[in-house]
Amino acid sequence: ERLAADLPGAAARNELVVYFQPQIEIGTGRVVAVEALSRWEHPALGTVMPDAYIPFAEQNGLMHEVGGSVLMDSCACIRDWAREGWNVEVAVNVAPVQLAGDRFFEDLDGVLGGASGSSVADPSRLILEITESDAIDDVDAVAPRLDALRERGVTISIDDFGIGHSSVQRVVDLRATELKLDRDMVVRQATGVVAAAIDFAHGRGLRVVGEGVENESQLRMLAELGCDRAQGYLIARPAPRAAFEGWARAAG
Ligand code: G
Ligand code: G
Ligand code: MN
Ligand code: NA
Repeated sequence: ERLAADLPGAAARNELVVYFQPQIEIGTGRVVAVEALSRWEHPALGTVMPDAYIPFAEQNGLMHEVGGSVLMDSCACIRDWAREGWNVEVAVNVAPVQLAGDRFFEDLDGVLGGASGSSVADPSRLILEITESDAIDDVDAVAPRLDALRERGVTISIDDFGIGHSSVQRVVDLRATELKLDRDMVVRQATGVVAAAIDFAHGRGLRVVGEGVENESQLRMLAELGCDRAQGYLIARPAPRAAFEGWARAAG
């Protein structure tokens, strides 16, 4: 229908924007990273959430356009924020179809390079989030692609990691450097599962992010279990760049 007809060219019309949601280091409360989340500012329908167009984009050959736009905007922020002397990482969600082709790698090579202060983005500030359920069927195909990304100096994060439906061995095979705990286990405060996931990750030298943190009790659980970083409405909701920057300045 309408969204499907209008999505091609949305990036070229500058209708795709990125919202930012902070991640804090639990030990210090400092903002150390932000997740970039796509939004479509449709001229007639207003702000459209990604669940309404990302799956469609993935299935209809439009994910390079959508994902490329998110990557460009995110790397512009990495560059700008580094110039301002703000040491923050930016996490970008990557769909499996983006990894399969060359386009994503070409886009990356266009925007990455050099250290902070130069005209390009510092790859060590870029985190690429791969959803574990997507990658799981095809580890043999995905792992070399992730290796090629890692060689460029970016961080690979496994999103929506849930002990229940996942094979931890496959996460090892993907050679990720960060795990994001599925929101479900944070919300349910499934302490045993969260503890096991954190212990597994730390045993492998992986950093752990707890997401979907909506209240102090959930944050306290993550702190007590040694989780490294937290993201969620308790800290801040996703917001457009200017609003996020204002929030971050106020948060110190
Ligand atoms: O806030 P939220 O509604 O932003 O996001 C909903 C879902 O859409 C999440 O699973 C999120 O990972 C996904 N998503 C948001 N932005 C992007 C993006 O740029 N690329 C991909 N592949 N997924 C995204
Ligand atoms: O990429 P991923 O599937 O992890 O996307 C994160 C999703 O979680 C986005 O849709 C984002 O808006 C949403 N989100 C972030 N923080 C919270 C939270 O505290 N509670 C809930 N319910 N959703 C959140
Ligand atoms: Mn994510
Ligand atoms: Na997630």
